[in-house]
Amino acid sequence: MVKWWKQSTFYEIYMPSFKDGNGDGIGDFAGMTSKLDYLKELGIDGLWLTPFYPSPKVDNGYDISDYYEIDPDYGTMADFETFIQEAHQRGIKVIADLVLNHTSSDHQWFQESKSSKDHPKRDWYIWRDFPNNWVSFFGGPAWEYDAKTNQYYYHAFAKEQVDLNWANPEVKQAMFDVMKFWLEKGVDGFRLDVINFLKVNDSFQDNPYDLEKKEQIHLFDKDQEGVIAIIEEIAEFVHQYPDKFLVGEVGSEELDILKLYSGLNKLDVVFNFNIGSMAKFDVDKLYQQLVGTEQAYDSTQIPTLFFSSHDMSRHISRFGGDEDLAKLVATLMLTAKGVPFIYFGDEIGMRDWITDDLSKMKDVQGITGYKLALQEGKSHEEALLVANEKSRDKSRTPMQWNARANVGFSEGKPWITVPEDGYKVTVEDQINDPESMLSFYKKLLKLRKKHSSLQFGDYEFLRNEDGMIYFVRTDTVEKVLVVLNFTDQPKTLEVEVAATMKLLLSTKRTGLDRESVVTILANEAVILKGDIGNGLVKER
Ligand code: TEU
Ligand code: CA
Repeated sequence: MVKWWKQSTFYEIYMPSFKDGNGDGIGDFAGMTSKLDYLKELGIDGLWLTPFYPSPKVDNGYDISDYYEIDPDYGTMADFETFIQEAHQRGIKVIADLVLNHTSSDHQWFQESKSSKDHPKRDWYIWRDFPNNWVSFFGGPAWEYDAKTNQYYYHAFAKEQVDLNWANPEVKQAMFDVMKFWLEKGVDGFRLDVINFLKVNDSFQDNPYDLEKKEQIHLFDKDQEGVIAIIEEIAEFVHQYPDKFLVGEVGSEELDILKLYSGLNKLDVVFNFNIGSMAKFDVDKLYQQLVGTEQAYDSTQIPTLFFSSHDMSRHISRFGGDEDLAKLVATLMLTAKGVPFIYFGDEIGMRDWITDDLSKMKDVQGITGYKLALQEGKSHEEALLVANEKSRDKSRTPMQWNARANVGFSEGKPWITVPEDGYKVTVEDQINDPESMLSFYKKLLKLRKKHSSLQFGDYEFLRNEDGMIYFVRTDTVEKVLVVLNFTDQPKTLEVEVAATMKLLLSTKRTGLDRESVVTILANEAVILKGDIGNGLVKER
């Protein structure tokens, strides 16, 4: 039996921003339940929910203060259960985001740990007499002084997100209990937050500094020895439950490091941020990553494909705002080899929101960036630029359902601003328009579902030529050719099977001339089906 997740397309929901069910301006389980039919019709198979546990929300839930409850902003345990049940009834799986690396500083465990040096939970977190030079990923030192016990504690992110000490077996056990609880509640797996951070180097040596990039190299605070062993234990534990899925967030620029985390007895898949958070669209870089992954991965490993998330600018905005390019990117994401993760709202082409009003900024990373910039002597204007650069609010605005009040997201005042131009890009507007972004995503998702080669097929080849990426995916049943012309010029491809070739999808045309040389239109994404017996595209 093929594992369900190998055939699945996931959809990430940023909890507070999808749909508000009770009018308090915050997305919740009741709201999401009311939109399950929309998601079913869209054609996705699995949902990734960002953290929904009680939290002071310094980092919108990535600072968990109780691992066994539902945050009241999102509803009750009963609302959660209804949601899971209704999702499952529609054949939609649900994976929960789980933060194992750190807890909120409000968590009972930390409260106990900081209460005294001899408390049995002291060692659940990382305490030192002196800090080293490690910096937090949100900026500023990674060590916070605690006057009561005259020691420093370690935090890789905000100071309210305190790193657990995974070298302590009690911590591991506590987290296994947490996983057991949610698995038994019916979640279909986990998205494991910053999972390559679970161990820091116990020498606590200073990190080196990159003079060119003017930033610290995180040599000793992530990807440390022993972390893979922990991950293997987590995988073994979770996989005792049949059919549960694990996707890891591993921020690494090196495919040689990334590849260590997934595969047999490890995580099922991990994210690749080299593709996901590409700052500008770069066809060569994209191609290098696709090929590089093919080369780095063994036969038990499967890539992931994503271009947006709650931690970055939306790809349509990041890549310049062009709809054709957004469709090319979507086509790649849903036809290339790997498990795709669509970020909510990308299916309608939602765009970034940027504010010059600091009082409207919500993201801790943006706010911290602003404060540190001021401390460095920057002006308000300069600091605001830094804040906007760092702020992840860009992609966290409410889902745009319709052009009525608050884009149909909430009856009340949304927790984060609705962008003014958001009223022009809505589900309601696009749902019956065959030319819309939404209809395009639906077509792609249907196609992926219908064609086994798009789910499981190997690359017969994968090429990058002249501003085009094109590839053939094939299994024993069929061959599918995907051609993505990222340029403003028409291109040609010589094909071998003109007579039997079928047009499955194009962003630019409805029919196909059965010629041996196919013209690929400027900015076109085209998907063709060929005969299994033929080579489809001629070698150039
Ligand atoms: O993101 C981790 C994160 O911010 C990465 O960009 C990280 O800096 C990188 O992997 C380092 O190499 C996760 C969540 O997605 C994010 O929303 C949280 O703020 C963060 O963890 C802390 O929990
Ligand atoms: Ca609500």
